[in-house]
Amino acid sequence: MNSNYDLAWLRYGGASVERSAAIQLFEGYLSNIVAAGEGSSPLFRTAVQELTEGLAKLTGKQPAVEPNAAADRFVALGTIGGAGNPLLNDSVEGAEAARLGEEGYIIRKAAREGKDYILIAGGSDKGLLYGVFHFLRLLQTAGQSPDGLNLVEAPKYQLRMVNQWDNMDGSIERGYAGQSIFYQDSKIVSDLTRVREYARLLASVGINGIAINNVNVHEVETKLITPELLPDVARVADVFREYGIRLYLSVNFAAPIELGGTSTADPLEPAVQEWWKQRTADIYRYVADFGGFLVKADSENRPGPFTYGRDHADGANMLAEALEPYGGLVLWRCFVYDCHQDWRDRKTDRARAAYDHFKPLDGRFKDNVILQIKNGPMDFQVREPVSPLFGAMKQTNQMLEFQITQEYTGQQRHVCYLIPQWKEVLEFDTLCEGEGSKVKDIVAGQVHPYKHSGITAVSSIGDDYNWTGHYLAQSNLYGYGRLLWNPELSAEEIAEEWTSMTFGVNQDVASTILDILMESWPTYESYTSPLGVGWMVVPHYHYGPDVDGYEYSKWGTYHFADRDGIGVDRTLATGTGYSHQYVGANAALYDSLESCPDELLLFFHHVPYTYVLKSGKTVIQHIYDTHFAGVEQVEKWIARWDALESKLDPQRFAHVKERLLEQLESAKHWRDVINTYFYRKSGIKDQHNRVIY
Ligand code: GCW
Repeated sequence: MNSNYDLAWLRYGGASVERSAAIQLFEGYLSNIVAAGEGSSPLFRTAVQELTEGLAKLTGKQPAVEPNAAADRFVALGTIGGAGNPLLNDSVEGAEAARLGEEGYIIRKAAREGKDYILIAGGSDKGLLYGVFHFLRLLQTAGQSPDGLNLVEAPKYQLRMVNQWDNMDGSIERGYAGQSIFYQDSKIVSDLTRVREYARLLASVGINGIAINNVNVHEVETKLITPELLPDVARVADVFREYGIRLYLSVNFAAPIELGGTSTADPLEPAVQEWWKQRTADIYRYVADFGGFLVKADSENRPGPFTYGRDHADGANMLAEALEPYGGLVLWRCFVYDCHQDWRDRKTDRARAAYDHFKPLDGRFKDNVILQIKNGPMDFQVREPVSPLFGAMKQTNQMLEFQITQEYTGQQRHVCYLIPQWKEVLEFDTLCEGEGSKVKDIVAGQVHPYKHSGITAVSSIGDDYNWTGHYLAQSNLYGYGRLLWNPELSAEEIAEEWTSMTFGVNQDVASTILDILMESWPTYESYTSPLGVGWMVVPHYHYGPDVDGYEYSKWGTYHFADRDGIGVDRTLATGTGYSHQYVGANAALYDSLESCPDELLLFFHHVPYTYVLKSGKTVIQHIYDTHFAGVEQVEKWIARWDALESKLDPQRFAHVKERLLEQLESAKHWRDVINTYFYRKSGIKDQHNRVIY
């Protein structure tokens, strides 16, 4: 495992960052930290340490940390409800404190007995840690002055998680940034320095949970829940705990059989239930605040309750019962579909599967089960409609699953800033309880009163020096956390924060990176799969074009292109009826060819190449135009990046340049393969007579 790493957005003015205006405005306060009263919990110590180290780097001076206010100006840290901290109690009202919850915080300018200070007060030590990271961010971003400073923050979502798809042999399923930082040679690594550094990155953007192993749980990983491996799991949990992050494990549904305990994994079999209760008791002996189990069952050949004629509620509830006495949760994935489909079967529709499997089970799950639903009904394509399962179950906890790792969006070799995509998902109005039933509120438990809810995502990190394979891909991990804290932040605001913390305050650098990030998702979409059709990628690898790669396969991912037209008919009258999994006006919107938005046209309809889009272009001309334009866009980025050479450190300049050149080559390949394929199929020429082969 590579133990050298970049500091990402926690570099605090290292390398090429210039001192920001905000640091100058706050300068008088930053030499002294008053951390009174509490001080005993590891989280409190983490908060003090983060602030001390951050300020030392930002100001170039080591701040003094004192229990009492000696200096005239300082930063005061405290926890509400802590041991009577007067600096805090005098300036925070009881009602206000109650609203913060455990994870919220206040940052405000306060005065007392002739002293003038910046107060960072957490609803708990965890809230304090988040407040410290916010304050450090503030010093590097806004031109905020201390006067009038008064921030009151609490996160929108209860569960703010990441899922590692790491295997114990050190590989990472769909990982594009090197090997695992957690595992090597079938063991948890002994030196957890890099894991700790990852915990810092996650906590700095508010992440509070992590599942540390792949949802495809193979032989060795099945043993993570046994006393053989639990001492190591406990070491990892200790590291994350100091940053307020709870540890979860992915489990193998067939573990009772594979670990030699029982002859069946039938969830209704008392011996199986007892087996899980014993294992769960073991886990909590080692990790007292263990979060729970993440489960991929009856999905892509993984074992599950179907084998025994049971359903998902039976399976999830059995695990939930084992976890219940300890307050643990079951995160049960809804990525369940027929992955052995006959491509000749035109009735089965993978997009329908999650809804068809789970909706009828509403009300059957225990209340410590949460259904984990991918944002798209198929998978994590560059463009899909939002899964109609969101909000469709009133009595079943739901959480959303995004994919930060760029499996289908350029594999961290192409720039693809995903925050705009995620915001579209969150802003989607499902209409499940009438207008204003947005996904962002459903998975916050604010539409149906879910006991547990939140958002999770497949992580993008590995042991590459820069964590994410592409420097610019760090923005997705950063932005993911920020969005979960506050989904009202705009994609631009998040990009600006990240850029200034990561690359400093130079205006040219900031505006170039902002433009590239904001243009990147539409650009990737433009030269890959058109109009929501999806796939068309090299099977298994999912990088680069192969239009028919999945067309005659068992995976349920088809485009049905012939000489006349393309697209999947998911309408009620003539297609699979998927459009009617949506509610009311949404069903009508997608079902009708006239109203279906262009970008999803081929997801819902099969149309001739000559069909005229709302944009006024034919489908075929749209395909040609977007594929040429996508390549030109990447060329423009390269020119703009080149202009930054003198303003960036050589290492990061060269790295991004190299990736952009690779993206350009790949985009050209996509352009030529897709355009040629559809020209040959349709026989229709490009109106502008550009080169098509
Ligand atoms: O998108 C698919 C991936 C699989 C992954 C699966 C899932 C972990 O290609 O690699 O398996 O999704 O989400 O379970």
